[in-house]
This record gives sequence, structure tokens and C-alpha cells, in this order.
Amino acid sequence: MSAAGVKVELKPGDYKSGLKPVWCPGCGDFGVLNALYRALAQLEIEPWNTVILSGIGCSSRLPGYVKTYGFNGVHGRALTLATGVKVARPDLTVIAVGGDGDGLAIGGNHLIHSCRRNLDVLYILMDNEIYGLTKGQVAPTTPTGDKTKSTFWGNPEPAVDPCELAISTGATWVARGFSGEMKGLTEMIVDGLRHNGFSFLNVMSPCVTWRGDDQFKEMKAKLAELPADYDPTRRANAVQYTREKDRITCGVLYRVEGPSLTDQLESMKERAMTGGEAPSTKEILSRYYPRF
Ligand SMILES: Cc1ncc(C[n+]2csc(CCOP(=O)(O)OP(=O)(O)O)c2C)c(N)n1
Ligand code: SF4
Ligand SMILES: [Mg+2]
Repeated sequence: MSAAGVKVELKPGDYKSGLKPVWCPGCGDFGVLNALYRALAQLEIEPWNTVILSGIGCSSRLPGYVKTYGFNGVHGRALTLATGVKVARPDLTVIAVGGDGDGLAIGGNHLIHSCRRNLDVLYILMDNEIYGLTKGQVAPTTPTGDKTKSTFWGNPEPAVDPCELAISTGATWVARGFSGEMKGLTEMIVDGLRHNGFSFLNVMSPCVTWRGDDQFKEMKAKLAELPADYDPTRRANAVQYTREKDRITCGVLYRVEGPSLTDQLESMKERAMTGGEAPSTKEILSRYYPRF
């Protein structure tokens, strides 16, 4: 339905903002953007009831390319913005996007708490294993030993496993995709948007400029699919697949049901409005001002 109540048919192209992406030719983020256009159209998600928020980075430019509400915020704060919008307007579709640096380094804390709260948003993390925008420094997902602009002798640190982190801190939907696999990625975005609760989608999205053409080839060579009889409700199964080093298994690794933050807040609001269980204003004030 349009804002005026008229049924409108939406196609992927209808979600294009008209702003031309400034990403380098061949950047994996183009694949993510196109999959998002398709998923939004498939679900006929109303652009005027959708907000896309990001932090800072090449990947964080994405909200500008989609014809919904949204903005490019402050580095690492995509999920804080998404939390505020969702809490204020639970009726809206809220999507957060960004890079591995934005979401796992400076913004890592917010990821943990969004998972724990089961915040009802889809978070798409474009993982190129590098800080792209700032010209190729080491990121939390850069493999150990890799040479980058800031690790001339090789990265001395172990890498974060984003999906394992999300599962272990309480996300109720966790998936891994590849920006070069449009069909699978679109299906995952559709499923993540339908899920009630925090949907964490880690997309392996190569940076052709700072990781070279090899990154795309290496990722593609490692791609694998989940078995047909895979049970995503078993945490142990999901963790086993995220930990693989020689393969990148794509698909919905983990999916369980549970009340989202929105559900909890709405039920609390209802109790406060209707029930006699809440203390009166006089009782509250007298706790702090005994002579009130
Ligand atoms: C508070 C703050 N610290 C550092 C920066 C510099 N900075 C901008 S983007 C970025 C990292 C981007 O990497 P990532 O999130 O992986 O995005 P990509 O460019 O790879 O898509 C950094 C360190 C900043 N803008 N603000
Ligand atoms: S620097 Fe890397 S991440 Fe940034 S636009 Fe270019 S290819 Fe994409
Ligand atoms: Mg990055």
C-alpha cells in the first residue's frame, strides 16, 4: 500500500535512490546492494516505512543508494541508531549495515548488546577482512599472518569469527553469505527480514583494491553449502560450521524463536497502561522525597 492507501507493485529498481555508488569497480558491496534491492521488492517492503542506518566505511555508504529513509551515521554506531529508531517506531522495518571494522572493532560492543537484547532489526555486515575506506589497515576479521598496510610483518592477532560471536551472545538468526552469490544472498536477506528478533547476516564481500583479486578467488574457492537436512535450531551445529577454516559454508546457520526487544517493551507498555501493578506517581515520588 502506498502512503495514500493505494496498492503499489514494487520492483528492485524502485528501491534505487538515483545516487550512483562510488565504490571501486568490482567491489563486493555492489552484490550486497543488488541482493537487498531484490529482497525488498520480493517482500514488497514499503520504502516509506523502512529505515536503513550505517556507521562509517565504504560499506556504510549503502543507505544513500536505497530509496528508503536512512542515513550514514558515526563510525561504529549503526546499531545504536537502529536501536533508537526501532524502540521509537516498532512498526518500521529497520536495517543496519556496515563493515567489519565498523561492526566488530569500534562498534563491537553494540553488536554484542544488540544480540543479547534480540533487537528486532536485520544487520548486514559486509566483511572484506580490511578497513577499506581508510586505505587498507588490519581489521578484526583479517586472517592471522596477512600483510596489510598496518601489518607489514603480517597480522599478529587471531581473527574474530563474527557468526560465532553473534550466536554466543544471543542472536536468534545468524547467516553467512557471499556477495558473488546473488540468489542465495537474496534468499537470506528475505529470511532475515521475516525473522522476529535480531538477524545477523555476515556477507563475505571482497575488497578488490586493498585485498586484490585473489580475495574474491580464494573466497569463491572455499564456498560450501549446508547439508539438505541441516537443523539450524541446534547451536552446536551452527558453531561447528562457523569455525571451519578450509571452507566458507553459506546459509542460515542458526535460527531459534524468542521474544524480541520490541515484544518485551510492548508487553511492558501494555502492563503499565492497563494493570494496577505499577506504582502510582505519588508512591514513586515518596521513595525519593519521603516528605512528599
Ligand atoms: C571515531 C572514528 N575513528 C576512526 C575513523 C576512521 N575510519 C573511518 S572508516 C574506518 C574503518 C572502515 O572499515 P570497515 O568498517 O571494515 O568498512 P569498509 O570500508 O571496509 O567497508 C575507520 C577506521 C572514524 N571515521 N571515526
Ligand atoms: S576500497 Fe575496497 S571496500 Fe572500498 S569501495 Fe573499493 S573495493 Fe570496495
Ligand atoms: Mg571492511
